[in-house]
Amino acid sequence: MPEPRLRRDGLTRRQILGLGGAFGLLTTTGLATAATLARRPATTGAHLRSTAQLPPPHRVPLPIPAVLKPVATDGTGDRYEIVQRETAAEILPGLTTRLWTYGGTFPGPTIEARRGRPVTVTHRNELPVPTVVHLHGGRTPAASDGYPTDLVLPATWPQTPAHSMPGMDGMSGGAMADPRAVTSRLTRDYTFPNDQRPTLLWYHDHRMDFTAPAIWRGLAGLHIVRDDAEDALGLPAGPREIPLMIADRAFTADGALTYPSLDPTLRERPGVTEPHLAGVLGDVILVNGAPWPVHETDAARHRLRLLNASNARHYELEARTEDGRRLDLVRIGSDQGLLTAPVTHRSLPLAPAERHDLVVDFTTAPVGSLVRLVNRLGTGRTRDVMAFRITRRPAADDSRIPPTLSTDLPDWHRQDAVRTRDFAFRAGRTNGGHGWLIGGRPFDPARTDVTVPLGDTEIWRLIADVHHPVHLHLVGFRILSRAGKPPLPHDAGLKDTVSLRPGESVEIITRFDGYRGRYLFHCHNAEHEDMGMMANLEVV
Ligand SMILES: [Cu+2]
Repeated sequence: MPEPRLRRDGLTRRQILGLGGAFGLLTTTGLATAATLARRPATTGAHLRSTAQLPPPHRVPLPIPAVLKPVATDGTGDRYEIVQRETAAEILPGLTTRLWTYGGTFPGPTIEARRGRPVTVTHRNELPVPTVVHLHGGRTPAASDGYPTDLVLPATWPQTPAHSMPGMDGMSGGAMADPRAVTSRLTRDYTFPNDQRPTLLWYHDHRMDFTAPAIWRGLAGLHIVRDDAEDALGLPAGPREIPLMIADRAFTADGALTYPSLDPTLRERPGVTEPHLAGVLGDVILVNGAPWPVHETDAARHRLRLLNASNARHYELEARTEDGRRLDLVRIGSDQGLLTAPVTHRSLPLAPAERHDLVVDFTTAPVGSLVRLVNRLGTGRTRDVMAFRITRRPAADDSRIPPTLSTDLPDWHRQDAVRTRDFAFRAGRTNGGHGWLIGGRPFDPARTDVTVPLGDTEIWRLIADVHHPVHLHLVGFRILSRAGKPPLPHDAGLKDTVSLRPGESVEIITRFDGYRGRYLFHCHNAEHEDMGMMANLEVV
């Protein structure tokens, strides 16, 4: 694949060199040579170095985020309240870290939802800046989907006219207009119908221009949809079903989070310092908010529900016993729920915002030993993710992995598609400087990029310069091809985020059903997203 196509990126060599710094390095050496493409750098972004004293691996216990209790429940659904507020937490032993949180914890509280049973969450913004809540992977009416300009303003924030919002002139140049923005003061109700296949979703901040630093500071939580059919499968459950939110961070010597914001108040000027334009990578791996944690459990099958909530870091995960064996990763579900049948992997890539639903059998691990979850793409301390300490043989393990997991996976065929669209995800110039573009253009809330009639099936051909995990709001999709070849084994199932690797093209197919309204598609490298790599998807 496609070295020649990469030359047709619309950038002159002078423009490429003009990007400067790491961005220039990325675009000149990272893109221009076929040799570099062939090497396929493991990740896109630049490292921050912690100056804090870091704990040794596998000492801090794995936290399990608390399940949120509804404040009201009746025949029609459940209502929840979440206060977004600043808090202090001990993430690194002996140090205090200021966080922005949902409900005072990072990760935020987990919402347990049932398929088809609506949930309304009243979010109250007690943070110093506007916020926006998006439920990633949710099939959500547009009014509750967390459009980036549908701000929840803090009590003291000046009322901003929707047509000229401060902080929205970053990548596009000049004040950006969005006459359709619906802002609210202090609180907003988000309604999630949960009318979708059971799966692990996550909610996070999606504020215009400031998503990356807001997630980095802690605005992320889990939302799990279940149904009776999945419950009846006999998969590992209870304490043997474990959600794992993986995210990298970096810390100063006094425990504060490091992040290279141009404006650390996150009030006015968006963006990061130049070395980090391609993405911010931390040198501490957190799982459920704890550094390289350890989880004590028994020698039985476990269901591990993995989410990569990192801004830019990619992982390739494997489970290793102390005697050097790799345990099978039996993948049972993708971003958007169960596969048709389980697929066994030795290792699995996980791009930002992707999820894997796995069953891993610890039966052969000796009591007292560790099973380490390792990132093959990491170097030094970022190779470690977490570990399970096997403390006992179970009295019984009646869990199972049925050969058929689901029968409702959408099976769209090429001939179902009424049109095909092409989108290039690439670095380039914007009015305001350098940015990340879709189809040569930076995000503009006032411009409709794609209009799709409700119910139409389309094929989208996506092509990348460097790593871009591409996410569509509202719909799940199937991957038809990768680099002109059949999809990879881990592309199986219904996806909502697809990891484009450097120089790679991917074809996806989906049916745009559910709701009409204004949605988004974007790169889920959070720094790319803040620097223009989003576009509007209007379902009519
Ligand atoms: Cu990207």
